[in-house]
Amino acid sequence: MIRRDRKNYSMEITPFTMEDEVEKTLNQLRQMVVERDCNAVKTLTERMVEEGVDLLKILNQGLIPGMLEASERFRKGRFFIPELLMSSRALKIGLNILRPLIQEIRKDVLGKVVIGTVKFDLHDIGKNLVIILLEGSGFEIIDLGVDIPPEKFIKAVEKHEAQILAMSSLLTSTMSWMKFTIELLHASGMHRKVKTMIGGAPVTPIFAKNIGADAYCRTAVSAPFSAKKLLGIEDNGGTIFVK
Ligand code: B12
Repeated sequence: MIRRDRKNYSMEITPFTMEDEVEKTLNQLRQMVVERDCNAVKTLTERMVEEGVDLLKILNQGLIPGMLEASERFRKGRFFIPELLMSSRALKIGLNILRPLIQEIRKDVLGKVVIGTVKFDLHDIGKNLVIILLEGSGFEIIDLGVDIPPEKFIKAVEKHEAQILAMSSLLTSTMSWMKFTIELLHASGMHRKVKTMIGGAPVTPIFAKNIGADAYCRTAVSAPFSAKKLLGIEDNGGTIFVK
């Protein structure tokens, strides 16, 4: 449990004694992402890892809900762009601690997803949320970043033998690059091996249908369900049976 002194931001740390305290700390972590307190996110995440708290619990009940809450505040006009960006920076700090540890224990990958924001588009907050949720659900992610031309998407799918190609677009002027990428996928014959999934604020289900995408998600939260459905994986609420 970490008590935060608001004046000098010093923290007093005592060991977890009960499950109750884990829950309290998870809530605190969620809150620190919303409050954009990078130091507290780092300390709380490291602390919970040291105490042996389930890594996916830290991710799914601490970091992700914090970022979703920040996005929701932004959508309602209670957060401005700098606040949204700072929450995403706090989130990344926690993720950087968890990611290598989760990869180490999670050998049973559900599938590979190549993801990126399309050409001429630099927006990546939504895409990064999709990545976190897919990773947390057991997918291996190849993140190409932003401003990705069709050829680069196709090369990455081929190189990594990905089962899903996911694209994000936040500008009406860049949405057509999703169409061009899917066209190139067809021209190369690779559409038979890979499913496409698209999203971003200006994207609509009708647009997705018109350009021949396999799935459209309005929010990042639905991305893991759609990805599993595309690959014919039964969704059992997140449980992965080893045997
Ligand atoms: C933050 C922001 C920026 C930041 C981006 C920082 C970053 N690292 O991403 C900066 C300041 C750089 C920026 C720049 C610009 N921006 Co801007 N930006 C925004 C803003 C305010 C928020 C976008 C955001 O992050 N939302 C929060 C995330 C969580 O939501 P999201 O992206 O929609 O993602 C969710 C879903 O869509 C979905 N999702 C998203 N992608 C994917 C992909 C898949 C596969 C799936 C399954 C789901 C999925 O999951 C997410 C979570 O649920 C929006 C306004 C708004 N209210 O949305 C404008 C906005 C998108 N920007 C806009 C514009 C015009 C620009 C600029 C052209 C401004 C300028 N004149 O320079 C430049 C373009 C730069 C470029 N070439 O890309 C316009 C776009 C208008 C349009 N429809 O074309 C908007 C709508 C603002 C406006 N009202 O005019 N911007």
